[in-house]
Amino acid sequence: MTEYFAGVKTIKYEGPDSKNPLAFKHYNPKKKVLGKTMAEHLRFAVCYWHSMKGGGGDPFGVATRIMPWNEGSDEMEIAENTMRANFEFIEKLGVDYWCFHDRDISPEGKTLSESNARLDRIVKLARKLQSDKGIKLLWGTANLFSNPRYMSGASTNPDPHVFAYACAQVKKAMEATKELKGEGYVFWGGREGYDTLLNTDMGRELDHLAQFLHLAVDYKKTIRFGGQFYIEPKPKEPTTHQYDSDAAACHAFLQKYKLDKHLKLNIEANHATLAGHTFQHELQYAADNGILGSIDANRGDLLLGWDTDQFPTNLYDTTLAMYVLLKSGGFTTGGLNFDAKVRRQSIDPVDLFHAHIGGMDAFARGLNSAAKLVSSKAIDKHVKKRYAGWDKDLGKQIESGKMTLAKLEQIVLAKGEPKPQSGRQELLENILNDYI
Ligand code: XLS
Ligand code: NI
Ligand code: NI
Repeated sequence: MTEYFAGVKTIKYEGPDSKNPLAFKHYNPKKKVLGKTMAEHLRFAVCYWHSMKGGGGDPFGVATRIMPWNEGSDEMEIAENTMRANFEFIEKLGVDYWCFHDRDISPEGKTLSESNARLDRIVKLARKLQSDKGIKLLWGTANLFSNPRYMSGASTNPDPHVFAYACAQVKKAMEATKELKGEGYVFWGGREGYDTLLNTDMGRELDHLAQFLHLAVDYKKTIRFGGQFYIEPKPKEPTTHQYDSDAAACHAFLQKYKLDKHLKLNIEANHATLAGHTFQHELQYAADNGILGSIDANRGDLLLGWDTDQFPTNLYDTTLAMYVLLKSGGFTTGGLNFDAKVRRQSIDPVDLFHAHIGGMDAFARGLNSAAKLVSSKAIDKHVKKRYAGWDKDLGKQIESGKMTLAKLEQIVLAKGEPKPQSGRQELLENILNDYI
């Protein structure tokens, strides 16, 4: 059996003093933090599309990465070798989960039946490798954006024939996910959006998107697929206006079309910043509305306006993300999927290890800091104090719905001006720094 990452042994936890670049300094899967192990909290997943595919091509140049599993002339043989490389990588990295799109793992054939037969062949191999190596599937999804047929959208395409194609593809991808015992299934909008309203019936397209998701919910019941459905917000790219633009827009859409019981959100850090929000904001919005499901862990470059999908290294981001997650009760079906790619100049297979080790250590540090922050209540007590007025007299009466505008006017006439209170932002930022 070919070893694709020869020279790299299983990555181990060696502690913060280790100088070994191929070791974890902070991620210790068995270490207990607030009652659960780090592995149970973080539920890392390797993403197939960026790690095993995507050779680093950009609009200005071809692929650069050295990917020995991608060599040969037979497409299906390459697909099988890529799957083997995927599991060798995940096993050596010591991660429990992976994620895929149908067309990442198996190339599209000339007809839908050929594509489906090819997918069956690869899923069979993946299933065997999963059980041999004890690795699980976090979620699966369908690529409804690369093939030219989807240039004007999949379920929001002006042509119902394309809508039907997208449904057929999702049906099969969901079956494949079930076959691999996937814990979830993701709907990222792909090309569901528009570039100009001059040629677009937005209202009708949104109705179709909802209809498509309802059909998926129905089919999920038909085949008794028990995984969680997620929708992944993103505001732009590839289309100018993506319909699932941010957590709040997705939430409104899900509620309008009575889909909110069926889908949670898969929040991606880079998509949050593209939407003009922080990662923490999107997570908090989802948590507050009971729809925080899973996370695509990456980071954007704030100097650039596109989805650079870099590996997460910013400790503020990982700490605040884990802070929101811990306070919301942690993952159930979801996890931290590295929807991230190495830079175009990071061409060696070993770079994939450096990237993931860095991301995992960054989240482990985030988890440690966030756990201390939660336990100490260092931030919480300031927030609680700031809202203390709502826990007594006036605040309580307003919250319980017993007030009217007229009664409130009377209170103000009697009490006069409210006394301004400091927001203490700088103090709180200093406290946060103490924990990082
Ligand atoms: C693209 C998305 C995509 C989804 C899965 O920007 O992040 O990779 O996660 O289709
Ligand atoms: Ni993503
Ligand atoms: Ni993305």
